[in-house]
Amino acid sequence: MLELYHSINSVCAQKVRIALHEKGLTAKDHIMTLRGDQFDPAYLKLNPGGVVPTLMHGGVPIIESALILYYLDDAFPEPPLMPKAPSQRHRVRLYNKLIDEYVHNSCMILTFATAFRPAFLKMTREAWQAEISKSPLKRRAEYKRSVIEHGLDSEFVTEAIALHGKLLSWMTDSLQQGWPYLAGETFSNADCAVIPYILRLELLKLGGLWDRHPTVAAWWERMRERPSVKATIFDRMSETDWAPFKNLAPDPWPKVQTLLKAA
Ligand SMILES: N[C@@H](CCC(=O)N[C@@H](CS)C(=O)NCC(=O)O)C(=O)O
Repeated sequence: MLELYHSINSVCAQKVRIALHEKGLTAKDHIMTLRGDQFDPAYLKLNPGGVVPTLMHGGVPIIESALILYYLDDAFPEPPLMPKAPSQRHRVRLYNKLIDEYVHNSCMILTFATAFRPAFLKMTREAWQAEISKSPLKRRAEYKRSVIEHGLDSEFVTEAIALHGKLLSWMTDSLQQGWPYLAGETFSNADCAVIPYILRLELLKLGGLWDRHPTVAAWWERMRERPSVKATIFDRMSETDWAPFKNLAPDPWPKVQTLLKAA
């Protein structure tokens, strides 16, 4: 039996939900709020970083979203989400590595600097500092502290935007080969991994970042119509999940454009 500890808006969980759906698998839901429940001692035993997702398979915790994607393909090979050609398999892994090393953190920086910031600013400084300091990932708490305090004026924002730009350039490079998907002729774990980050940029009203990347725009139009994406992301988002992205104030796009011009 499969169980998934996750939250609806978690980008890392979204990629795993897409892969599960593509493989026709279902997992028992354990929905987390990520407002402290990720640091419960019982959960930390499953996932010592205090992050989602955690996939339980036969009672064994499988962690790290990119590795969960590979695990699912090993444990449930049909339909495959890895291409056959070694160079395309390498490309899938490159996307996941770029995301793990840079894009995920950059996404967190942009999200907390904008959509998630107001909820923290309603709390006392001591209260939000105490909440984010509970994370075993100390560097992460530092990024959050900076963007909650300074929003898009945080010193970390310019690089976060540039790293999303790198992802978009990679995508253009893949798609200019004439492939419909990021790692070849078939939908793969590269697409599963990237979709949530493109969705997040759109939710943060930063879709203008791919104005210069028409093949990315066309890919995204196809991906958002995919049954797995509809079922596991759009159909699952409740009013509460949409709320942080509605009425973003201030609109992040003018500030991001200014930072892009200055870079
Ligand atoms: N490298 C991890 C990162 C997981 C991660 O950062 N998850 C976020 C949600 S997308 C989380 O649980 N955040 C809670 C926190 O920052 O305290 C993975 O890919 O699974």
